[in-house]
Amino acid sequence: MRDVGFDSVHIDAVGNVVGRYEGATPDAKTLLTGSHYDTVRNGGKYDGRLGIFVPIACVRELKRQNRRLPFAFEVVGFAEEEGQRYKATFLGSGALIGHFDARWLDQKDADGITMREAMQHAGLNEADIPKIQRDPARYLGFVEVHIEQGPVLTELDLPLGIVTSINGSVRYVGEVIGMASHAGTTPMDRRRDAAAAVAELILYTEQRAAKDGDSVGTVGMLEVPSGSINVVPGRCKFSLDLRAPNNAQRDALATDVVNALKDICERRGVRYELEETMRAAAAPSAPAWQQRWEKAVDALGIPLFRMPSGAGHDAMKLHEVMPQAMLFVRGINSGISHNPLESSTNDDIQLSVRAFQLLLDNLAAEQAH
Ligand code: HGY
Ligand code: MN
Ligand code: MN
Repeated sequence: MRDVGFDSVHIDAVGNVVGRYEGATPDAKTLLTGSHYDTVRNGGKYDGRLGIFVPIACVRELKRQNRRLPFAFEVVGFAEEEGQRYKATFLGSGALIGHFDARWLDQKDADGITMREAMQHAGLNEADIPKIQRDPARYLGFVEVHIEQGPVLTELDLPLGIVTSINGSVRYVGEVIGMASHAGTTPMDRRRDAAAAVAELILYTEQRAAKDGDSVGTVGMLEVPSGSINVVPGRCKFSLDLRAPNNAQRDALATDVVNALKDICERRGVRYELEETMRAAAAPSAPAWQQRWEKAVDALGIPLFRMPSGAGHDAMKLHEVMPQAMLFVRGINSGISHNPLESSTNDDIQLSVRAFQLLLDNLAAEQAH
């Protein structure tokens, strides 16, 4: 950010990297953009980071032209959107809207290191976290460029897509507790098999989500702690990730899945623990900002394709305090993501930079009137 000409760059108290390219006047409002720099285990290189580098490229060009916009331009590399090390998702973007939950600091990672210790180790001062909150009145809105993370744009042979809404989601971590017993001597009708119970829940979740047509349900983490090949599993840990285009559909799916867990456990004589770790409301794009992306993409001669986002994004946190809209960039390898095969092309990424530049130019022209 410093190399390309941002006026100020700093790392804030939760690890966000913030670059500002000031506007033509000191009292100018700010356009906020950015995405997350973290990713998932064994993930790809474009999820999040593309949405940081594209606006950085725009600032580099503004600086080269020695040009100021009638608004300030703030690019944030958000920390910890994925919630991999700790259960805190959208941690960095949440802090910008005053949603940092201090209880997260006591969460422990897989090695027993608390978030507080990890932040101290990184030289971050938790006392400064409240200062991160932005005053929405000082901002025009939030825009985010992100890889599509799916096959739609590839199948349509389109380089860019206009996001209409971000699906709502809810996440849980849970454990079924049964009774470990000898795999050879325990008759099949006398078992309290925790893993078999979770297996039933997985299959129920799969068919229940599929029934909606546009909901998704995933058990991404599954573990028999200290399991043995010849022991009936007494415990089985699992995660749940449930999403839908609107909050009511999301909640109906979640209610059915939790009720199924109850029924399965009662029938099998096992019990469960379940903790909700994240709930994000569906985030429809602000029409004015969606249209700004549409105007830019249309000016590039690219057909407009409007689509929802099945993936969650930092934009859904900023959505809670300011208008937002996203631009999707086609991924190659059928848009696979959260996988090292995740990738895009220079041509498509260049088009997203051009679209962003046109959005900035059009916004500047709007502001001039
Ligand atoms: O899970 C998601 O949708 C995003 O990768 N955080
Ligand atoms: Mn991701
Ligand atoms: Mn992402």
